[in-house]
Amino acid sequence: MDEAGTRLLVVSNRLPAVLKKQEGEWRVIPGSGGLVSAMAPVLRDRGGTWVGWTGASNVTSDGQVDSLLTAYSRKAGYTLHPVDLNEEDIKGFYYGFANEVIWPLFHDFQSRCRFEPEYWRVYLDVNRKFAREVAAASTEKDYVWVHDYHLMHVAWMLKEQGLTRRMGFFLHIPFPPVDIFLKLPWRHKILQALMEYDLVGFQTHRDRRNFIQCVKIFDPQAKARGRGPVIHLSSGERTTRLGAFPISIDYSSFSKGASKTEVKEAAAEFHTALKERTIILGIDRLDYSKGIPQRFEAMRSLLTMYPELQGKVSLVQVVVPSREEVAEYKMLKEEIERLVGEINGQFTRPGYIPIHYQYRSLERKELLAYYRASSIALITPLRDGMNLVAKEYCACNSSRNGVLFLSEFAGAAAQLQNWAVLVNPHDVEGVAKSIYQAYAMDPAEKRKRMTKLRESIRKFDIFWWVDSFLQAAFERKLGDFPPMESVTYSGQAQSGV
Ligand code: GDG
Repeated sequence: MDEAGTRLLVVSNRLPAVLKKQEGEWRVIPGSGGLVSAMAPVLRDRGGTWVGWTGASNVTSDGQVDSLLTAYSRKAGYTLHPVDLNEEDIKGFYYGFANEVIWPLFHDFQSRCRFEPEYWRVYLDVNRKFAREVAAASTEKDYVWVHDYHLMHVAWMLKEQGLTRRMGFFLHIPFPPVDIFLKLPWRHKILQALMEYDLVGFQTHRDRRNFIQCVKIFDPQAKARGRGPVIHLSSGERTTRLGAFPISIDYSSFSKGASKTEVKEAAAEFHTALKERTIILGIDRLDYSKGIPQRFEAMRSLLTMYPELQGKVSLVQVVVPSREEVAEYKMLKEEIERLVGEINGQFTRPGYIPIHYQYRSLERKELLAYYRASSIALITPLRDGMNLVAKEYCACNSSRNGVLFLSEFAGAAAQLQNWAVLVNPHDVEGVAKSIYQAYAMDPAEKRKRMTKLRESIRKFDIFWWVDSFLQAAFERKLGDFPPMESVTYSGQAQSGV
């Protein structure tokens, strides 16, 4: 195919900027989270279209909303194409199927799943809606890149509508092992839907292996061919390419950002406020997959097993509000706050607080300052697709005196295991012991490890990731997508993106 005029369409549940009504007026709020952090710099640089939900219900016929989105598109350097969802859609598809079925199941929390048949029906309807918007926003020449577990059926629905598009899919969360996946009532349909994409990308080889094993349960004749990052899987009539592409960050923007004077000053102030203690940092969205209570228990073990560290180390834990409308998340917040109270009650002394807990979102400058000022990043999810915070911490640690703690169950561990301190987050005393060792780690050893971590993250950054995916998709590189002519880029990065 002649590739001139090919545009990139990114499709995800939420647009990178969402709508909120404040004092009767709609406002566009830049989003945060892993997917936005990863894709926004790419579309910002190359132009294209982002198709997704606005975060509010029944809004697209509102003229004020249209002009807000157009203005945002012009500033961002790419077009926002909204998908309108109603209250019922949001309940069944987003809170229901995505958050109460797929998210817990794919993170190995089967007991938290609610396999409601109604959720499944609404999920299919909403994927059909997305497919219609993709059809409206694209031509056969474009490349459509669908993201994440909310939208596994978009290629299937386009086919149902009699349309063909070149389509790839990337799963940002883990793909579970067979015995867990098989619990899903709609397991075979999900596998068939994923096989409709030309390319399916996973975070790690392990996720891809799990997927292949699941397909083979339903089709023992299915054949995987090839080796390396991209292989072919044939099942029945379909052959799909499967890739393992560990997602990454815009390394240079983090590392340059962290060296700015204002960030250095903010980091110094932060240190002074905490009386020059060793800072252990945790930054997570509110989610049970992130292992926050277990981390607090590890902190309690640390201060109990090594009382000489009382008064010398503090954990700064930022919890970013997320999915607060879901009962499970509300309960988790209560559990976190109860534990903070309990541990602080036990170890606080005049001038010393062991856990500095903050339930809020940080400004980018603050986020970078926190990364810079911390001696240890304690990244201990119980299960995580990748974990970008781990990579951002290293990119910001230009003084190379920090230590990255990483859960064995984070996708990032596959890439960074040789130089991070790997831990089992369930083993709270083991984590405490490792922190104690890291506290006394030789600075030369810290420097050596951090240098290696930074080299790996710099080399395999977000632009490498996009290139790898597009190269695998149809032998195109990121540079082959020219910026769209119809929009002018203001050159401003948006906070929280
Ligand atoms: C999903 C997968 C996968 C966090 N707090 C603030 C803030 N953040 C930004 C971080 C980082 C992002 O949010 C979080 O990304 P993670 O990867 O850690 O986690 P998820 O949101 O669960 O992301 C995950 C990812 O998708 C990408 O594929 O790695 O496994 O679960 O970029 O910087 N940003 C700002 N203030 C905050 O307070 N500005």
